[in-house]
Amino acid sequence: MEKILVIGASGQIGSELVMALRKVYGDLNVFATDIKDAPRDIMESGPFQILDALDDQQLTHFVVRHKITHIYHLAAVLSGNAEKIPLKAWDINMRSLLSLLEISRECKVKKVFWPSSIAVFGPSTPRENTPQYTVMEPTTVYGISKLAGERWMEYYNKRYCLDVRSIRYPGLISYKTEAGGGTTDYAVEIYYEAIKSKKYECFLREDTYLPMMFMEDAINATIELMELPAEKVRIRSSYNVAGISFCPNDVANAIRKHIPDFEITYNPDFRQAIADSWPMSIDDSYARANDGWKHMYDLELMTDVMLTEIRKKLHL
Ligand code: AKB
Repeated sequence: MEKILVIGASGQIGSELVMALRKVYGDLNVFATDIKDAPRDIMESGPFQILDALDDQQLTHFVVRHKITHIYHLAAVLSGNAEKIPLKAWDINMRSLLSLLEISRECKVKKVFWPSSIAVFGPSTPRENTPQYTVMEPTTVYGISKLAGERWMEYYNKRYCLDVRSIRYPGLISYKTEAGGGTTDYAVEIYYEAIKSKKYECFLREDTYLPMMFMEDAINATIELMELPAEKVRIRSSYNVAGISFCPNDVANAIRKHIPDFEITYNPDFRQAIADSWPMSIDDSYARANDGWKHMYDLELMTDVMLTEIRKKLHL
């Protein structure tokens, strides 16, 4: 019987992944944890506990007590926020990963998932159709921490045979829980503002193309990767996974098909430099070759779902 621990269950990915995992493995077998309360459906449908990913002792105790077999570690300081507190962000992102790897090895956890990001690439990387294996010189503290994390993941796999799996997520778009502190967050905020005020001031330039993905696709990609037989997981650092690629102007046009008088203005801030150092689109042929992984949502379908669901959520 698999017993699954999700660290960071209250965040943008965690709040959706926990519910998807509970459908697959059973409500009582998926333990949601975070340093803050999670959305109601998570707290009411199965076990939830406040847990700090930096507290080694509490984490070890939890893993042993609940006989945890799989861990998803999603807690991280994202790119925009990390630039404001570089050393603290490094400490949180790296220390939590290293203690997770060490505890997983010691407690013989069967599988570990940790998300990487397109932030592992930098300005010297080819920006279009960025390959799996290429130049990687990230210039953000978040990107440096993700690249170092990928190296540690592969190290624990090679050295200790720990079954680690990872995806380089693009910008993730979802309506359930808002993202916090990322560079791609505009693509979530824009939908909320379109509904609330029909206006949005974007912190990136109108032509800033970035790789993006609707959350449901990201959750499917994650669960599919975790279910693959170990011998099929050839990449133990992290897989490129692609969905769609668009710029703020494209999203504004997609929104205007539903809200014709939607207005967007542009006032780029420090996050523009981060976006300019990242890929515009991703080549994910290694992931697609693995298990036939394929994204489902394009910009139009995603816009339709985002606007409908946010209206319901805000009662508008
Ligand atoms: C961010 O913008 O920091 C994240 C990411 C691309 O990893 N969404």
